[in-house]
Amino acid sequence: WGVVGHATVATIADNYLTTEAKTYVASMLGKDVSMASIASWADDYRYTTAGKFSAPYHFIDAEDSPPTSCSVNFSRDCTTKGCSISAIANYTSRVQDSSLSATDRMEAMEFLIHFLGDITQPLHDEAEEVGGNDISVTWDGATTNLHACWDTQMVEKIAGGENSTATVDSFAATLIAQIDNGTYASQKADWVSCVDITTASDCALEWAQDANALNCQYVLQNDESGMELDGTYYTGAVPYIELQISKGGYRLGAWLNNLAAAA
Ligand code: DCM
Ligand code: DCM
Ligand code: DCM
Ligand code: ZN
Ligand code: ZN
Repeated sequence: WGVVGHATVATIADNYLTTEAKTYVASMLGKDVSMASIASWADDYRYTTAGKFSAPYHFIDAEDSPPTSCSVNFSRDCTTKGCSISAIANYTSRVQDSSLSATDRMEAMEFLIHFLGDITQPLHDEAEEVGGNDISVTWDGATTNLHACWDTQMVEKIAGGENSTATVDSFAATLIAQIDNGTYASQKADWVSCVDITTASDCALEWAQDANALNCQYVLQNDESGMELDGTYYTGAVPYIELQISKGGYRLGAWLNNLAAAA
């Protein structure tokens, strides 16, 4: 996801934190630092020389065959450079490691807040055309690619603007209402069926498989190459984007609550 997506995931998560978890997160990030404000730090960091190692941690390149067959297989798809699943397991462990420096544990927290968001973006769980980066499309006539539209353009259109606290807070509030008493009320329990921090790798694999399935159901269902996405494709994508961002936020909240409870 782009900045709006990540900030929305973080804002939703924050809404579901226990008092104990709020204190725990603040102890790692700094007391006046919002989760939303650091949710895209990992994207800035991966373009730096020091942070280049972390670029593969944002995705897992599932070598499946969408739209016919969708699957994620850890041993097949997580390379020796690492992937989102190994990164979530590693940073879940590091955030709990009191032998590490405060800076290292803060970075571990910032990575987790970001990667539990990215793993719900279907194209972050897909090798096809480099996760859709090599599928050229147009958005309102301008050339871009399928991956970027899922990360940014479609999310901003739903949220009603580019990144700002007001846009993100209002988008998050809409989704929180659906989680609490709306469309998602009956399914949110399924979203957190795997949130045991002692089995982080297994849970992250389940989350990746859940999002990857959408590549067969919708994201890569037709030949999107050259398609204008700001039309029928966008309209059809809206419910999936709202679902995945809501899921990421609700799950991240549960993950942090479990980390705080174990600390
Ligand atoms: N991005 C950013 N900061 C940068 C460069 C890119 O926030 N310095 C954004 C643009 C993309 C998004 O990151 O929309 C992709 O990142 P992700 O790995 O979260 O999908
Ligand atoms: N911020 C940042 N990196 C991001 C997003 C935000 O450093 N990817 C900073 C910019 C602002 C602060 O966080 O100083 C608050 O941002 P926001 O208004 O998005 O909550
Ligand atoms: N990405 C992905 N799968 C890949 C390579 C990249 O999901 N195999 C994501 C990470 C960013 C976006 O695509 O969100 C653009 O990546 P980059 O900036 O590395 O081109
Ligand atoms: Zn992306
Ligand atoms: Zn990312």
